Amino acid sequence: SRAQLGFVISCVKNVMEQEGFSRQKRGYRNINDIEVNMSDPLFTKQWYLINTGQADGTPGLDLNVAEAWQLGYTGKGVTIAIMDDGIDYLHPDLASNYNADASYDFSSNDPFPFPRYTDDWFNSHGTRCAGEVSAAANNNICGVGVAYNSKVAGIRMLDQPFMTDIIEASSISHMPQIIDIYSASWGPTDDGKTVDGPRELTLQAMADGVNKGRGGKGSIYVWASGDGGSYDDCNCDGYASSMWTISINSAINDGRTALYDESCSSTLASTFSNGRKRNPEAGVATTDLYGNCTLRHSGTSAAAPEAAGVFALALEANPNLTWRDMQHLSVLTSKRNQLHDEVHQWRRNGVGLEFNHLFGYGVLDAGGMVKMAKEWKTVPERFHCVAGSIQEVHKIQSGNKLVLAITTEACQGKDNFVRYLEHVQTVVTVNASRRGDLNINMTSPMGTKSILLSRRPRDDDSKVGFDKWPFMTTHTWGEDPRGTWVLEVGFQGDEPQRGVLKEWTLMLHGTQSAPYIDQIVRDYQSKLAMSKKEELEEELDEAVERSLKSLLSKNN
Ligand SMILES: *[C@@H]1O[C@H](CO)[C@@H](O)[C@H](O)[C@H]1NC(C)=O
Ligand SMILES: *[C@@H]1O[C@H](CO)[C@@H](O)[C@H](O)[C@H]1NC(C)=O
Ligand SMILES: *[C@@H]1O[C@H](CO)[C@@H](O)[C@H](O)[C@H]1NC(C)=O
Ligand SMILES: *[C@@H]1O[C@H](CO)[C@@H](O)[C@H](O)[C@H]1NC(C)=O
Ligand SMILES: *[C@@H]1O[C@H](CO)[C@@H](O)[C@H](O)[C@H]1NC(C)=O
Ligand SMILES: [Ca+2]
Ligand SMILES: [Ca+2]
Ligand SMILES: [Ca+2]
Repeated sequence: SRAQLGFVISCVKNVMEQEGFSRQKRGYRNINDIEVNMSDPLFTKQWYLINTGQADGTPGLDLNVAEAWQLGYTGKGVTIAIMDDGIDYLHPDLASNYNADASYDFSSNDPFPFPRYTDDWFNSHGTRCAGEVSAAANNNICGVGVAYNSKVAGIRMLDQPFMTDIIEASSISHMPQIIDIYSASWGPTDDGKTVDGPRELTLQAMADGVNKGRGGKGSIYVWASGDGGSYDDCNCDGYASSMWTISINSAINDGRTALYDESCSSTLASTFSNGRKRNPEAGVATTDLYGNCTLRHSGTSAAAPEAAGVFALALEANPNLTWRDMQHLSVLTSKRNQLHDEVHQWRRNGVGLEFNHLFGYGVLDAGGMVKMAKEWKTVPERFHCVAGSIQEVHKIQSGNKLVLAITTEACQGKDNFVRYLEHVQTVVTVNASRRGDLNINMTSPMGTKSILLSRRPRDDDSKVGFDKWPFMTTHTWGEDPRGTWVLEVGFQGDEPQRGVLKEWTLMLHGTQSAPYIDQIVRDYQSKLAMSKKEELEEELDEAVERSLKSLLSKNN
């Protein structure tokens, strides 16, 4: 309608004296207005850093790193570990930022996480991820990392015949006083039928990481949501859905979902992967094996390291940030921007925060994040409350969904009262004649619905079901949990199914005192103000359009 309006105006100009005015596409930024000048040959192709519409993308749809860089934040003093198939640390665009002391090879137990050679360059993943975070700037080589003055460590741990609990645990607890951020682009098989998560040692290592890492401020674990597409649900991936990880999904360069994106209520925010169009330059430009560069990195694998880079910028702005502060900052400063999910609406939760089932709270905004990080006050102590537990056998049948309710005071009057929510976990034990046809929704007392489990058409398990599986939602962030929570369990699919729910336990995690009431009010008010402003602008446009149309019809 904006393009049409421009057309109408230019027609009118010929008819009568009418002052012309320009309309700019929202979010449009001219690369010449951004004072970032890098000599790196791939820099202008890194649309996820500064999107001016390269490769058929949508201008302005980017991580807004330019603003963070201009404020002076480039990742200095922050170390990010890439837990993957190794890093080509001899690469001229990585060598100067490589932290050898913090690196290790758990696949072959030596201090040198160099990728194993194969003819098809299969083990290029870690090197590509490392470049997204820490590729050096202004050196005429490849592109520029999100946090181009940060240090990157290689943790090689994916390249052995079998994964073991001890390799995972060792990796995520490697040098937790030196490594600030761990980036993981792996997890249980994305085949749409696996339900799996961290085992005992890895769980313990994660708990230790967030409690003791970084001098007690907590290791930051960044996790790719998964590449299983609409057939999978990342709440069935216990790494992505963990409260201790920040789970990151991806958008393509025009704001739509990528075909491999999985949706789930535990995703916190999004970054970018490749374009859907077959434009060879729509991929993620970064470093590649053996000193090469590539334009073709992709997947939610590409998304997680971008987030790790943004978090490095925030940590430089404020090294005091805890692992929870980082999640709060992500919730508050991520933007809907021009992200578009054809399946799930954008909605506002009970405190006005806008979220989407696939993108979480939206795309990370590095500029917004460093500015808020700088002023940030550590969030108050976290409490855990078992809001209620139903441990009776309830039958579920196709066409007759089970609806259960837990009414809770959220431990009010006790030491562990939770008044302001962070994460909510719903622990469920359920079996079904076809697990993949199960779907579970939960609605909070403030009316926010989370889809805890979507249909997974490929999952035909009829034996195991979910055994005390913790489904997690981030959608109720900031809400008051007191009141009635409603769980709906049903079947979707072609064949009639039956099942039995044996347990629903509702766990609330959050603070007693208002975490950042000033920030949240300010944020909500500015969002409101902005949406009003846009409404006003739209009204104005419509009024202009109407009067011009009527003028035109009179003159014809
Ligand atoms: C960017 O840097 C290049 C090489 O140093 C220089 O030729 C060019 O004029 C610079 N452009 C701007 C806009 O500063
Ligand atoms: C990678 O780099 C090497 C050496 O610089 C070069 O010979 C080779 O052609 C490059 N390969 C690709 C696929 O770009
Ligand atoms: C970090 O914490 C220290 C000690 O509490 C404090 O002196 C310093 O101002 C804090 N820095 C920021 C950026 O908040
Ligand atoms: C589910 O569990 C109930 C009770 O333990 C059992 O009777 C039923 O056969 C199970 N159903 C399936 C599909 O496993
Ligand atoms: C859960 O919500 C989805 C999306 O609104 C809906 O399609 C589905 O029928 C709901 N399932 C249950 C069991 O209520
Ligand atoms: Ca090695
Ligand atoms: Ca470079
Ligand atoms: Ca998955």
